[in-house]
Amino acid sequence: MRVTLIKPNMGVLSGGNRYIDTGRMEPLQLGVLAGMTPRSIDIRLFDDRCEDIPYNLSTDLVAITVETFTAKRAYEIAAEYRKLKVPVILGGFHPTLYPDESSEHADSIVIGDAESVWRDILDDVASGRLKTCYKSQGANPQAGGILPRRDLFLGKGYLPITLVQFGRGCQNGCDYCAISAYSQRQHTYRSINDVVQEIKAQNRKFIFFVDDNIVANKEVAKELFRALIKLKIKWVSQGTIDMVDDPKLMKLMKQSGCLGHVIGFETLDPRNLKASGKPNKINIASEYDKQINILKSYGLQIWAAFTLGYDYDTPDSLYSILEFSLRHKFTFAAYNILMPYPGTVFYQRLKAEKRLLYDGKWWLHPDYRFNHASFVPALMTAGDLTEISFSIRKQWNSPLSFVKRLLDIRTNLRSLSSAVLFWSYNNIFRSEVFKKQNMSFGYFK
Ligand code: B12
Ligand code: SF4
Repeated sequence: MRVTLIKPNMGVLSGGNRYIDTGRMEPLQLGVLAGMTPRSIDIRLFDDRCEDIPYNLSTDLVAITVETFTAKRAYEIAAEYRKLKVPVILGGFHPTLYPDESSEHADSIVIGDAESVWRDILDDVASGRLKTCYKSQGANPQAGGILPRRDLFLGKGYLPITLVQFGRGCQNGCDYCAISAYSQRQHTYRSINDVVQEIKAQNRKFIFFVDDNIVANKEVAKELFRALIKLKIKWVSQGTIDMVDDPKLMKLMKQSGCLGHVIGFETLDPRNLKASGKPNKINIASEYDKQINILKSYGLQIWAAFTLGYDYDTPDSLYSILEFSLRHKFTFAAYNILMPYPGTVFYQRLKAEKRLLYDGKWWLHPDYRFNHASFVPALMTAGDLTEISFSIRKQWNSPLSFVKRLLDIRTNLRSLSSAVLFWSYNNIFRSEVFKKQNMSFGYFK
């Protein structure tokens, strides 16, 4: 039997060329699917972000991973294969959060994690009885020590960083968050020994833990960090700012080779935090200053993530986020417009308030463009929100900002590896920010 795994691209740049993500990373979910596939099955992986899909190669099943941003392109690829009578199965965030839509574009979909259903799917394909829907029997990430097939990633030009997942999901309930909706506020984690074995089974010393919140369970995180110390790796991850409240956790984190984290600050207005349910505590904005100071005292680089377009945001308050970021010399910062993802509480609220644009399906709408607001903000127009966020991104990525931020000796200039990380990722992300603006989804109208 032959199985083809596909990671779809997002779309076409405003100039008409296909988007090529120069900062593309390994598609870990496809590596995990391949790792669960018996070796007797011939498995191939195609990454639409960097190579053409060879529709003429014969295959018994096409399995596509779908995020909301890649849904349109995923459906185009699915349609090509279905014309050739090849069965297509879709899985990942988008089919899980919007199964009705995805079902219209495939022979089968998977709702939730693949671990508990993938072997049944393969058996059903072999016997010609693929069901229209498979529901995960609960999250059990890479249970039984599944090793991703990293050999399938070779030669595709991925960044030289190994993606590993320890925990999946998040117990918090931020109303806009696709992860909270997908995981139904459950955080699950793998055996630490399995994670250690996975890291030992590959050659790199630089790891990206793709956990949604590496400190979701602080005691378990401490055990993980203790185990990592012996591996002598450098690593980065994502986590909530409350990590700074636990000095023991911070010390172990540093000792285990952590260089920094993506931290979701989201907003500087406590009213926005409260309304969205994000559990950051900023009763006064200066609380963030203290927390950032603690992170920096451990030499950790901060990849600050902000979301723009909350109900209390005004143009001035958005520009104050830029000033705040420059003052703290963050290593990197993302200023993403708040996106109403299907399946989230935020999406439902905006729908009820009739504030969704693009017929409520921005990810499929031919007029929607990447990094544009897809809803009517409360205190400005959608056009203003789009313009202001792009202007903030431009200023953040200017050469002057780059130099000023590099000169933070507590973090970015602290060590050679920190400086290299700052230099290389800022260059990649800066070019990506400009390139992606106004991209349209899918390859066809
Ligand atoms: C690492 C990561 C990135 C990396 C890139 C990763 C890569 N390989 O290219 C970076 C940081 C660059 C990135 C960028 C972006 N990302 Co991202 N990313 C992630 C993150 C944290 C981990 C992904 C991962 O490897 N997971 C580990 C695998 C094993 O888990 P999994 O994907 O859930 O797969 C399991 C199941 O879903 C299922 N499954 C998945 N696919 C399939 C397919 C089939 C056929 C089957 C049967 C099952 C199945 O089985 C798998 C095993 O159980 C996820 C969050 C998350 N928890 O997954 C966000 C996430 C996927 N990203 C997201 C977003 C929005 C983006 C951006 C658009 C952000 C932006 N505004 O620029 C960009 C897009 C970039 C691009 N060019 O495409 C959103 C997507 C939301 C949605 N509704 O689709 C997520 C969920 C984060 C979030 N906060 O909401 N991302
Ligand atoms: S803390 Fe982060 S990952 Fe968890 S629900 Fe909130 S936004 Fe999502």
